[in-house]
Amino acid sequence: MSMLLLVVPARWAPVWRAPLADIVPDLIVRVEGQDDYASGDVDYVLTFRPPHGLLTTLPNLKAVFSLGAGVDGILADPDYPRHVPLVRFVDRTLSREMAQYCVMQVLMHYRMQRVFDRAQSEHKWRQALLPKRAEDTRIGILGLGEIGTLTAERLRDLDFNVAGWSRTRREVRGVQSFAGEDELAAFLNRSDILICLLPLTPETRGILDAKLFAQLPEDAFVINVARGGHLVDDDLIAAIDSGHLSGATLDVFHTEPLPETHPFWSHPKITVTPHIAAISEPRVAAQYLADRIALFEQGEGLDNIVDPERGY
Ligand code: NDP
Ligand code: OXD
Repeated sequence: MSMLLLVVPARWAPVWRAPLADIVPDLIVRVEGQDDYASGDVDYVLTFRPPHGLLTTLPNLKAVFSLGAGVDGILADPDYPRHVPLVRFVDRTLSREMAQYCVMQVLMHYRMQRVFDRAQSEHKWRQALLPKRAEDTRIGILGLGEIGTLTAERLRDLDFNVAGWSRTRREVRGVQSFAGEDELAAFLNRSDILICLLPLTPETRGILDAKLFAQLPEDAFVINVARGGHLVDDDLIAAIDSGHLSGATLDVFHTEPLPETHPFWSHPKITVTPHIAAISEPRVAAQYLADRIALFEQGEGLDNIVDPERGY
């Protein structure tokens, strides 16, 4: 029998252990920090942010499975054993929830919902016309991968003028594709609402900075739903306070939970949500893992493997 080591914070261990026991009963599951195990017996690891140095102590490790779509927390380990395949979680439900969140935040901004929320709190009947038609509102999505593509399609179907930026050119019906560094400026210049859906890699860390914000149109709105490490926090606050940006919605942060004293909490033009745009469903992730381990043990290759050099 193969052994899986579950490497998650203690409070999450029961949430993940139960569906694994149910769906993959013939897999021996050990929880790092709670159960005894011999390091040489571990075949697979399921994790999101493992302690640095742990994975390299497992000499017979065959594959690492990520609990989430993003693998930056795993590749942050400088000792990550690069010969071991890292499989990320690619799931339609997760992508749908991400797209829902982005659509909701775009509509809240575009339909001026916060203006009406404030008016209600003052008992004011404040009618206002939409500043632009959806067709004239240009949305830019940084990262046109699994989640970025679905988000682009959903926003396109709501009549917005949508473009995406990726490393390689992408074909998505009705969505303009910009690719590579050379086309970043043109993409930003036409993005009234910018959504970050990039993986966090050495190339994308800190990409949401003063230089990037300066290339967005006046009054642009920023939604960061990817990773806190993409954003230079002080640059965002400065760009909003100077009046260049109209505001931002943030779901991800450098430190999570976001410290109580962080200025984002009380900024009137920033909306904070606690990394809930989408959360991997344990039963779905357990089935995903079970399917892949079964095929792998019959000699098939693994899919959704991350390129450790690229970082995604
Ligand atoms: P994918 O790997 O499918 O897509 C990544 C996209 O980013 C691709 O289009 C890729 O380009 C592009 N990209 C990567 N590096 C660069 C670069 N240097 N320059 C330009 N484009 C680049 O990822 P997913 O869509 O599945 O996930 C995206 C991210 O969303 C995750 O990494 C995670 O951080 C975040 N996430 C957040 C969640 C939340 O709850 N807040 C939940 C789930 C995910 P190309 O197409 O050319 O390869
Ligand atoms: C993910 C996440 O990457 O939840 O899946 O952030």
